[in-house]
Amino acid sequence: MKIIDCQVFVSCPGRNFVTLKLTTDNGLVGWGDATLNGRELAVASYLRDHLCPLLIGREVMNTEDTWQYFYKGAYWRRGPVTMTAIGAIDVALWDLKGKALDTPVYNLLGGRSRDRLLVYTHAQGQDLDDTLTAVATAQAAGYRAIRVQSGVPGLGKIYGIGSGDAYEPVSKGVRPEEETWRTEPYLRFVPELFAAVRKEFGPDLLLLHDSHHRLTPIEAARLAQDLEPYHLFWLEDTVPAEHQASFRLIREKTVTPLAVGEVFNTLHDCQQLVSEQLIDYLRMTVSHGGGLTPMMKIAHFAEPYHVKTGCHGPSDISPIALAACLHFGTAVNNFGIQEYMGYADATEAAFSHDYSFGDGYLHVGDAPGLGIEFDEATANAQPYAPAYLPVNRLEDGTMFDW
Ligand code: GCO
Ligand code: MG
Repeated sequence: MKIIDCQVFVSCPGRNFVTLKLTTDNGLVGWGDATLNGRELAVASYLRDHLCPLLIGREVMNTEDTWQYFYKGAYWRRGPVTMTAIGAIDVALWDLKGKALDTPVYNLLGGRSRDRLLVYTHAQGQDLDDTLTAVATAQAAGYRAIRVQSGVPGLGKIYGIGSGDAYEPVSKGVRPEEETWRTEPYLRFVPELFAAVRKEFGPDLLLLHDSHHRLTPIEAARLAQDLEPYHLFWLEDTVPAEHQASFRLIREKTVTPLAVGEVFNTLHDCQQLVSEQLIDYLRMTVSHGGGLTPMMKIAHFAEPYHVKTGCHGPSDISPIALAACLHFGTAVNNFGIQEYMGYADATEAAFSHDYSFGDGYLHVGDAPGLGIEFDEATANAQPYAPAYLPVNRLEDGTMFDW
């Protein structure tokens, strides 16, 4: 079974997505997600101009060899653009394999390790009261695990607090918006926020929080300590993790579980974090981590170190990527939790899927492959328009981490 056609669609059904379509000589179609928020066209070009021509004529079943061919064969390795492009191909090939063998992808990855996947969703508000209402709404919708973000007194618009329905905040146009940040009010407010949430919702609700890479290690240690009484499920992305050893300091100081890695692309980004047991959850996601082929290896590597998976799954990766995460999470033993925010109606209209949400869990279906189809005509009627995450500066104008 050989690849005879490779097409890349850049469209905006609800938000910008890059979708890869592979067609085989026996008439099967496989789908991959190549979306990299704010850098969509770079991945589309990497695929169209460099990888698609090399895919024609390749054997679908040889996922390991094809992955190595694109990873090692390029000479230029790693990085989000490269790994997202390779990931889209790898996922589309696994989709095709499943369809050809008439079985869900998770059966090819080890079979079912669980019946359903625990998910967390987002609750966010402009202030404390608003946020408590958002948590109540998420709980009423059935979620057992909720990521809580709130506007901070004394700060303007900040990360995680969308305006209207749009999430992750995107500024349409060629130039990103700018936001202003100060760490001290944030560090003071977040423990108050979680005290209020625990008081209102009791001990059973699983609570998560995302610092979005805005702290230094010593600030992260302070926040993690201050949050200990509220028993978080995890505290996410406290510091940028290019310097993996910086997690040693945080880890020594706290028993709050730590998660990191949504911007990671390879095992090399987390090898020290995992092998020194500096984190509890790895946030690398299938589409940005080079696909199912490397992600299975990484999960197996992490398992003996007690590090669990917690795949990044915001609405800026498409339902194809989410489906790939669900098949991965169904198969690996050390699944932790899956992020899930749902999608805009326009996105749901373009991607049909056989996974479903109920009772705080995502349930993966039994359709062959990933159980997902992309409606090209619907999606392509909504053209790509440039949109970016905001950038972030300190109050004196210093460029800061987003
Ligand atoms: C999360 C993430 C997102 C990212 C977004 C970037 O934990 O879901 O932090 O909110 O900011 O995916 O494109
Ligand atoms: Mg995050």
